[in-house]
Amino acid sequence: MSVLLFNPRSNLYKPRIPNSILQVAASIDGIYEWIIVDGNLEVDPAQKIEQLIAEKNIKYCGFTVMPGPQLKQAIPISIDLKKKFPRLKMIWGGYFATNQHKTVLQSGVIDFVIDGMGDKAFPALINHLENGTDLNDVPNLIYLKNGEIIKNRKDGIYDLDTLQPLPYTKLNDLYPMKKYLGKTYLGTKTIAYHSSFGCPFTCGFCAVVPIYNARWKGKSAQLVYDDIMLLCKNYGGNAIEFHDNNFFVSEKRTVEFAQLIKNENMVWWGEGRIDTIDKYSDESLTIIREAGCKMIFFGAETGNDEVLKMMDKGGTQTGAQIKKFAARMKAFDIVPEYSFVLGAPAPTEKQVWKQIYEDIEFIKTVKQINPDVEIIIYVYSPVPSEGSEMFEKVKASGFKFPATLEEWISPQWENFDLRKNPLTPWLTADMVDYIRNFETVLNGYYPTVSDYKLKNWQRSALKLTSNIRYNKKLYSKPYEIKALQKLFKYRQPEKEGF
Ligand code: B12
Ligand code: SF4
Repeated sequence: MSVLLFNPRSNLYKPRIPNSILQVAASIDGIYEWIIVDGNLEVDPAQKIEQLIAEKNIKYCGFTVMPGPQLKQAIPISIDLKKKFPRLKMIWGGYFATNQHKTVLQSGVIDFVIDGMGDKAFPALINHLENGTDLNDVPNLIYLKNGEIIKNRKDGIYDLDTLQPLPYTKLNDLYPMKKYLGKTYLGTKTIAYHSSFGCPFTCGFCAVVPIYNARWKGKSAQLVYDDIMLLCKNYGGNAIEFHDNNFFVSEKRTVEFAQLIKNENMVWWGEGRIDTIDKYSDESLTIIREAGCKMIFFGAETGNDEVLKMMDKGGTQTGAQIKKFAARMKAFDIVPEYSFVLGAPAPTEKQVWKQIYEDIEFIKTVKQINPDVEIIIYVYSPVPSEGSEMFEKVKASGFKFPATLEEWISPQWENFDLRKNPLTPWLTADMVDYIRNFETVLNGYYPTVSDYKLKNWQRSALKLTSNIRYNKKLYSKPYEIKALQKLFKYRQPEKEGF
């Protein structure tokens, strides 16, 4: 009996180590036979999966599913497989599967959803299906019984140092690891590594919260270092993208890791919070920069303290702190990548516009303080964080998620997932256009440093073309900037990462 694990296509160009599915494979490695199909590296994954089902005794298919483009393969392939092989058990995990489990299970196509970490749940579920052990003993499991949603006990985050190591060697036999260590802004061979789960905060717009409930646990610095050195030794590597939701929660762990990696000539990047890292000492920031930390992604969200409160951003983050911190980072030569979420709900249309105008002015002030701050703009797309002030407002506005899997792959919902067109009742098309047009002008006036293919003359041409628009607030219809961006194949990091 074999288990097939599928990573639906998420990237057009740059495949990353498929950590989600690889960690699930680790959980059954040595117990059951498994094979991975990586949609990022297959021309026709549906055909490959069917061929494998025909050749091997595959009884279980596990898909990892995050919102956005992965749905384009995950949904039709699952529907088709269930039609052709009705006895095949379909198991979905990942952020989309968990947060939209009702729709997923009610489709009649997916048999089980794993809610959060799959490391204990997956082997226990297969054991149940193979050997008839008690289904109630499978943690983090959601399924349908007589039309009713059943949720088994939810485990906390496991001690990551005790989990099975990722089976890189077996992955390498299926897909050469060198294909995953691509060129990015950080280096020529970039390793994607995930060193912690969850996050201690409860931001009302964040998909991590309903799954990990303000819990966070990290692998020890030593183990992270050892894993990375092993990858470098076996496959090469000169840069690391940390894919943690919040890599920098523990200053102690970050500094320990920095001390270990500092002589290895690695460049690295991760995601953190402004208020957390603002508490780091100057000495810690100096050490992490010397150890190769070149850029950090921060959820700045908005400069508006009221909205930060409604978002339940938590901690001590304020508009004033966001600006102060941008200035502080200059001294350490670490590029802060600030992500903003524009278009939060407000009681009146006038107020929604006011928030948008103020956020745009705030972003421009941040750029004035430290022009090296990279700006990422998202339009607020709700996640079902039941009970949060923000989601209550969203529901009150009449917003509803799609009720079927088919609807999720309609073009407008795909854009929703990419946080480009949020379909929220309080945002008019004019508002979304205004935000997008400002983003185009901003990216013209300050092209991202992470697009390493962009030549200096192209940067200058973009800046010159955008100068009047940026400074005179003439954001409407920036066709000439868009044309240049298209011509130069300008690459925005929020779409596919670096
Ligand atoms: C790497 C990554 C990407 C990569 C692609 C990854 C790939 N598969 O090839 C790129 C950069 C392309 C990407 C893009 C996007 N991403 Co993304 N991405 C991530 C990131 C940083 C890491 C995922 C990962 O490898 N995790 C490591 C593994 C080990 O953890 P895990 O996935 O949670 O897996 C465990 C469990 O969930 C479970 N599990 C997961 N899958 C399965 C499957 C089975 C069968 C089982 C049993 C269990 C199981 O078991 C695993 C082990 O315990 C996550 C954040 C995060 N830290 O997870 C965001 C994240 C998943 N992405 C997110 C989003 C929104 C996107 C985008 C859609 C939007 C955007 N503009 O950023 C885009 C576009 C999507 C696209 N192009 O497909 C959100 C999802 C939020 C939500 N609303 O649900 C996240 C959570 C980031 C965030 N905090 O907002 N992403
Ligand atoms: S700090 Fe970041 S990862 Fe944590 S809850 Fe807030 S948005 Fe989510």
